[in-house]
Amino acid sequence: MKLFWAPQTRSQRAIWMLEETGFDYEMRHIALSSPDRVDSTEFLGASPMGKVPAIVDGEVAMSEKFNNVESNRFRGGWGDFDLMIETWDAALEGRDWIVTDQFTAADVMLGASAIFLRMFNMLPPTNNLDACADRCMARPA
Ligand SMILES: N[C@@H](CCC(=O)N[C@@H](CS)C(=O)NCC(=O)O)C(=O)O
Repeated sequence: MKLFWAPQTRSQRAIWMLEETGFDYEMRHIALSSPDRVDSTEFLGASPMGKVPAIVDGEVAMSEKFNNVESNRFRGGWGDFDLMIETWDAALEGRDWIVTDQFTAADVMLGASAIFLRMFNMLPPTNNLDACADRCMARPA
């Protein structure tokens, strides 16, 4: 499996997920802001807009789906920011992980957001997301 990625982008979630699963993968760096950037046919086949992250696994090529859930929540007006934070806080009340008592892919998505929000001081420290970020950071992957 090949992961097309760039540092300091949403690629982090894909890398985290791949590390959690233990799948073998090769990393292909995309120099997003290089003036000399020429994207390979393989990369563009997975991500026609030249966005990262993207994955090619044999016949399967994939972009977009990694982050759609949360980015749509931010951009699409399903609720405002405070409502989103409150909703996540409530959803994590009394539990370690968002879906079951086991860590799942959903926690990669939610945890990455929690870590990001905390990095930019956008997360109230009492919010359950804060503890979620700690649990995620404590994972080996
Ligand atoms: N909808 C895509 C968006 C991906 C995206 O916008 N990636 C950014 C990095 S975070 C990117 O590749 N930007 C480079 C560019 O726009 O040229 C997804 O959720 O995966």
